Amino acid sequence: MREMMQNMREAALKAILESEDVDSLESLRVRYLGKKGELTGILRQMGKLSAEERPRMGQLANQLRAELETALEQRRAALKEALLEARLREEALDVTLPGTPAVLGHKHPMYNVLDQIKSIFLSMGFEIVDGPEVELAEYNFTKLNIEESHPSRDWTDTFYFTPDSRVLLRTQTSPMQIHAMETKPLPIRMIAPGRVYRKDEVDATHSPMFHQIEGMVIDKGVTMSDLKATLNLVVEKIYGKGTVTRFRPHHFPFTEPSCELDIQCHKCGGRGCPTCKGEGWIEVLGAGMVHPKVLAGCGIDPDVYSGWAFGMGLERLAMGEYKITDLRLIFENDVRFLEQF
Ligand code: 2U9
Repeated sequence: MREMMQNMREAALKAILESEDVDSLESLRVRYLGKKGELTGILRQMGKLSAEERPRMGQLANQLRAELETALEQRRAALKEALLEARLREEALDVTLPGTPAVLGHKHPMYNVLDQIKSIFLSMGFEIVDGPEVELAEYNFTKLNIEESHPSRDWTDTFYFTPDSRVLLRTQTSPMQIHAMETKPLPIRMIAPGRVYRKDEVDATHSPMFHQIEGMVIDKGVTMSDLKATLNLVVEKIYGKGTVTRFRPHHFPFTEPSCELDIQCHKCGGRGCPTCKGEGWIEVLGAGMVHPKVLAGCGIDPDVYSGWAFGMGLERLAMGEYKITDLRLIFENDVRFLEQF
């Protein structure tokens, strides 16, 4: 029996030392020391021994168990350490390697134009107002004197949220001026830039989302002269001193009288060329005197106060400024396009 234990000891120690991973180490433990393992098998034969030999063999068996347990534990620790070292080697990071340079972007060209306009109006004492893109039809249409039958209120033109046509995505930034008139003390000098939404198919000049910038002044004694003088000044700051303008009569429900402002084509000096499509003039914005009905609807007495307002599309302005021929380029955010500015 002593010999059996000796043989088992040698075989077990060799196998433990040669085992390559934790799983095979566990199988060795089960094989030699488990309930149905080899050592148990040997001990079962103790009955055959004499009464003096039995305790000695028992002691030897205990020593063997302890020795194998220690060997298993040591091998397990060694394997674990080797595993950790291998992982550390594999995942080693050379912190002295130069990093990948971060690519710095820049402001979108259209927002350059917006910032330029903002600073022009800020310098003239206007405040910049921001507001919700989800609006009530009441504010987007009704209070702007746009009657129920107006085509822009149609479901084919406007994104509505509710079947009763009460809540919508604003089609213009004008509701901002209504909110301002209802809440701000007079006089008001404000601009309201932002996204607006219309059910337009996408093409080179249309998008269901685009940007507008609108502005408004309300005070006592404000006239069309203020409108013309201020907008002429803004145009000179954007397009350069001496830029020739003309104000053409137009119609908007929310202004009376209404007009559109053209600048004389800077490319051909008004003779007509591809830039101005042979017209000699380039349309820049729409404007007018705030309709008395709109003032009264906001609780402002049109006999005491008057005001002027304007609106323009930012994309179109940026396209003119940067000679961009397709509106889609502004929204696609293709870096090959954006990098050029
Ligand atoms: C209030 C009163 C008056 C805003 C105005 C325009 C003329 C105009 C268009 C330009 C191109 C919209 O982006 S576009 O399609 N806008 O021509 N907008 S006057 O007048 C207002 C606004 C609010 C209370």
